[in-house]
Amino acid sequence: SAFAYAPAPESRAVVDIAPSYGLFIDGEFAEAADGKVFKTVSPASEEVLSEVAQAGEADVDRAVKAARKAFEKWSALPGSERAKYLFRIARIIQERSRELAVLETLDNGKPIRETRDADLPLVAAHFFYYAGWADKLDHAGFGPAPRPLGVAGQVIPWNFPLLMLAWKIAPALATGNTVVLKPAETTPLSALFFADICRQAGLPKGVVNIVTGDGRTGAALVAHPDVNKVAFTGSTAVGKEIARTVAGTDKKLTLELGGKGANIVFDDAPLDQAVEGIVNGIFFNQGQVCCAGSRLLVQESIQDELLDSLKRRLSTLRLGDPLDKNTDIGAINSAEQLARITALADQGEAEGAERWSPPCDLPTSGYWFAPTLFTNVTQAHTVARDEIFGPVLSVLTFRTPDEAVAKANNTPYGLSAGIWSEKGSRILAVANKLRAGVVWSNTFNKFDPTSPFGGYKESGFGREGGRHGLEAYLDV
Ligand code: TXE
Repeated sequence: SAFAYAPAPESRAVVDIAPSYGLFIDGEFAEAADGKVFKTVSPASEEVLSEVAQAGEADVDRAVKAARKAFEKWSALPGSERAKYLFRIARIIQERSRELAVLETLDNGKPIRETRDADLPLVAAHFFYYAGWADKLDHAGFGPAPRPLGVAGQVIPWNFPLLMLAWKIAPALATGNTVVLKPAETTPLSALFFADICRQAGLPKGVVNIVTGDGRTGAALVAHPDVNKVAFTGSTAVGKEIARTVAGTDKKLTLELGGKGANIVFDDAPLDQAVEGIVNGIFFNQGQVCCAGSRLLVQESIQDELLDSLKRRLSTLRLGDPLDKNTDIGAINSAEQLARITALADQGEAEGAERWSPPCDLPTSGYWFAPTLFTNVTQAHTVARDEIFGPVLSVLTFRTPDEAVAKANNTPYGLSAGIWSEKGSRILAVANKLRAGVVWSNTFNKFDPTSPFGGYKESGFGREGGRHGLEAYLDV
């Protein structure tokens, strides 16, 4: 059974969550002007974790004004001075990483093993990495000294709350911009803890401001006339809406949107390794990953063998308490997301695809979805086309490399892909034909702050990470 193991939960006691939180504006926590609040719950238990201020237009305006005022001094600092703050923030994140990992797991529902071993180390790594760029940018040796854009309005989603914050805030600060960031309404807590870290690091007031709230808060931030740069990660629908708002203004824009990544397995692939990569590709973070490998393209001749061993592997996954260090599959982030996943999976079944899940007892409270496999899938099926953003894998087959490329590219998205083969020449030939911002070979979902990340087509534009990530916050 899915629960046949001795749970060893990570202690909740390492994190002290206050019953309520204000907005973080100009270095201080404050209530919303109209006093509005919303609740954030733990998706694994539906327990209310805290009450958080819902920022309205007046609050967003105050935050942008604070960021504008701080910009003058912050952008004039030598890069080496800005670097000191970023290094300090990175070190505090490392020191507080256990607390932050537990907090993130409580608010998001993802397994502690992931927050502890993936999210938090990457968060610190991004601050270290961009701290290292801050002083390099001052030097004219690379050509004319680039200039920061001003106030960055950043809107992030709930699937990697602290990591998306790091992707956005670290390059913005390194380049001399100031920030107003809006976390997602279901996962506001780690951004508020980050605000506390900014205070602990002595970051000048107003350089980072956090406005919590829902889509209305995000829309107010994006539309604010004194925001110079908008950076958004989230759904393609909202991304398009933001693009319309920004069109006709002088704001710069980067969008990181949805995906429908193909994981392509050739007949000469190292199969055990491929099975691990397929599992990691779609069940990491319950599949709530923009670059998830949600379509498995398997070469026809090895389909049976691969699916047998994949099913065996899926039967060993442990679903349950996200704070348990043995847990592989945690909770879905919200009731809304669970409803979306459920509807799309049901549609897959109704359209005639074959549905399979390992035996698995779902907890009675919280939002859960069993790992799910769809076989007999064609390109016409909804489960092969729409981003499900859940632990649902659709299996398609191919015969030739060209057919694999054609099927992989047959999507409005273009964010990620994976190729499994022992042949380097085949990997390179296929990778070059894929319209995807990142292509992994013989691995999946590997991240590093030095590598640019972003999409083609409806997956958005602009790159985050690496040197390219700096360009989104600079004018030359
Ligand atoms: O996203 P939204 P949702 C995809 C995924 C998922 C679907 C819906 O397929 O099932 O989107 O998720 C803020 N102006 N991704 O509804 O609404 C919102 O408050 C400005 C892919 O959660 O896009 C939150 O902070 N901001 C994805 C953020 O946008 C607005 C990550 C994302 O929420 C806004 C998340 C508006 N009009 C979902 N409306 C990825 N690329 O990783 C909402 N927001």
